[in-house]
Amino acid sequence: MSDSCKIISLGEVCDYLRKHDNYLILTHASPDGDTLGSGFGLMRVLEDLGKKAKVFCPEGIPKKFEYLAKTPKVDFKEKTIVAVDIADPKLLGMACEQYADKVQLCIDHHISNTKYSKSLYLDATSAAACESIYTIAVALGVEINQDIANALYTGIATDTGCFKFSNTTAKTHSITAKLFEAGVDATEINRAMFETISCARLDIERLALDTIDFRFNGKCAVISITADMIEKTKCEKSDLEGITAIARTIEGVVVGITLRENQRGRIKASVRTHDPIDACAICNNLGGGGHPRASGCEVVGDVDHAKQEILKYVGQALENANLI
Ligand SMILES: [Mn+2]
Repeated sequence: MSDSCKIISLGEVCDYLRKHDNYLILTHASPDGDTLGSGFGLMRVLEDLGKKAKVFCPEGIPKKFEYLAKTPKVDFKEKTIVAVDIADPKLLGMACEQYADKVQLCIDHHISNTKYSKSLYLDATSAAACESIYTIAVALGVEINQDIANALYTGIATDTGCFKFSNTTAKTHSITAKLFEAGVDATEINRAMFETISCARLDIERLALDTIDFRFNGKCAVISITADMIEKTKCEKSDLEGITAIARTIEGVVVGITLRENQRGRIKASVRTHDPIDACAICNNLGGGGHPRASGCEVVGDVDHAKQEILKYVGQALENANLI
C-alpha cells in the first residue's frame, strides 16, 4: 500500500478525467466482464470527451468478450494510466512489474483495494465497477450510447450473476434501466454470458463435479481442478469462469470452495459463502481478499495442501458462527 494514495470523490474523479489525456486503461489478468466492460466503457466515455484512450489486457481478450473491443485501434503514446476493477496490482499478472507503481487513478469497487494507485475512486456499494463508470459518465455529462450501455451492462450482469447475487441493489437495477433506455442488447449479451458453454467447459465441469469433497457435515463443499484436468480438456481460462459458483449452490453448503491449479504448484482458491460466513476474512488468512460473499487467495503447493490450509480457516469460521 502506498502512503500517498488519495481517496477521491466523484467530483474529483471527473475533474481528473477532464484534465488529463492519452489514457491507457489497465484491466486485470484472467479478465472478466466487469474489468473489460469498465475498461471499454470508460474508453468510450473518454473518447466522447475528445480524449485518446486505449484498453490494455495483459493476456488478451477472451473470445466471448470480443464484441466489446470492435473498434479501430488508435495509436498514441500513453501518458495517464488508469486501472479499473483491480483491487491489487498483483492482479495485473504479467503486466504487474511494468505498471504496479505507475497507476495514477484506480476506479474500483473492492473493499480490499490495496491503495496502490496515486488516486483512488472506490465505491464499495457498487455491485460492479461498471456501476461506478456509469455514475462517472453521467457526472461528466456524457450521453450513454448503445456501445457504452453494452459495455457497462456486461460488467453489471456478470458481477451480479445476472442480477442474482446479494450484491445486486436498487441502484444496480436503476442503472440497468438507464442502460435499457440507451438500447442495450441485453438478450444477446445474456445469451453469450449465461446461456452458452463451450465443449471444453462441459468436459472440465464433468471432471470437476467428480472431485466434490463435502466437509464439516456438508456445510462446506470443495471442488478441485488440477493442471492435468485443465490440460486434458484443453480449457482456456475463460472456459473456467463461473465454475467457482457451483459449490455454493449445493443444498446445505454455506462455504463453497473451488481450488484451481492454474500453474503447476500454485493453487487459486475461490471462496463463495452464504451469510453469515465472511469469505474475505477466510481469504485474508492466506494473503487474499475480495468481497464478504466472494473472495480468493493463492496457495503454493498442490491441491491437497491448499485444501488442508484453507479448511483450517473454514472450520474456525463455521465454529465461530456456531454452525458446527
Ligand atoms: Mn468487479
